[in-house]
Amino acid sequence: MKNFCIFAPKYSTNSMKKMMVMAVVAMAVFSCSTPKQAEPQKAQAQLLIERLDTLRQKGIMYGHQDDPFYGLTWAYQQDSSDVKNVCGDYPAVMGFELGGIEMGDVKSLDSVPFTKITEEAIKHYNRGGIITISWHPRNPVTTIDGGGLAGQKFPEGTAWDVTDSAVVKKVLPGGEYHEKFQTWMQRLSDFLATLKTSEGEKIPFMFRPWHENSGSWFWWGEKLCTVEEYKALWNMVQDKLQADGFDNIVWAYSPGCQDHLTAERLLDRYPGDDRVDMIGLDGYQWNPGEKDAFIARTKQNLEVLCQVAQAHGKIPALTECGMKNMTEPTWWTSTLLPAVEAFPISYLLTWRNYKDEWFGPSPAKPDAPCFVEFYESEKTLFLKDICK
Ligand code: BMA
Repeated sequence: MKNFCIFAPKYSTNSMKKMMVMAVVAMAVFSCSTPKQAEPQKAQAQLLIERLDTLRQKGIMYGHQDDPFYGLTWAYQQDSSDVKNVCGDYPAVMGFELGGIEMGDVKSLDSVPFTKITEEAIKHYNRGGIITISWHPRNPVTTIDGGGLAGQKFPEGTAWDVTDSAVVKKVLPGGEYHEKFQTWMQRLSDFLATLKTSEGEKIPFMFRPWHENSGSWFWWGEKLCTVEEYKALWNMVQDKLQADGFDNIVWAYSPGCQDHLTAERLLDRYPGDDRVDMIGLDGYQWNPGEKDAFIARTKQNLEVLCQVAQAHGKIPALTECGMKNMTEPTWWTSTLLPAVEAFPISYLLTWRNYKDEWFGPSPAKPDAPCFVEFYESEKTLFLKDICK
């Protein structure tokens, strides 16, 4: 993948001088006799990488999953957003989930119509926002063919079904489910192709497949496949999408936050510098009593993440976070901000606001005033901040 750090090559002084003379002559010849050549157009992914890198020098972008579709008290209202309804601005980053697309379903596993996802992704891009896409495909070995299961929550057949411990191996070339998985990848590819503006311009987005692979709750998790199988799964999807012409994807590798994270541990399944653009971590506070532990763990993990990302020329991010069913009215500024503010991460994203589980702000909740303070902090960037 593309490194955003550019290193100057080393030349001897003599050859340097010669090159400079040649360059001056060439510039004189070209500027007199030929019309100025336009620079070759950069791929959309590269432009987004550069934008992310510039923006992280200004602050940390705030992101929210499924933001424009539903909130705690509303669903599918034109231009609504719990975040905007609390602080007056949209999140800089919006996260969208594609689980179910592999089945040919009409709605995602979170019951969002895929046509709405296309529509809102384009809308957010057009207003200057940034998009990140996750994908929790069903378990290709245990799932029932035919689809139509959107919105149903049960482990059997879902991404969380870990009853068969060799699913990854079975979808790789030579495996008995490889052909089925090729159909699934094609459906993913067909959906991603809808992400373009009315002028036909492909919109750039971050894609974060096979995340939280350091745990073992998804069929691609640590105990469910070897390092080689995991990397082969990553490569298979990436190669397919690259062969289909997607040069608008910023590839994000994001394992989970862990106690005492080390660089070795963070990188043990890393697909490689040529295959990753961003390195992220997912990390939540699940219980109210874990405030101090959450802050300490997040800081320790981000420290390692930022060092590793810097060494590999990649962009770091806290790709998922939040406090489930927020019970702490000051959480945004007493817990989240102190945990992240010292780190040059690109963004943090809180997960969705759904009736059984919410992670973002809502006007209906007591943390709303504190979220406004979080919004007003110099450190955080929302849509208007990144469009200036
Ligand atoms: C999980 C939960 C699920 C959801 C899934 C995919 O963390 O929010 O309810 O289906 O993410 O978005």
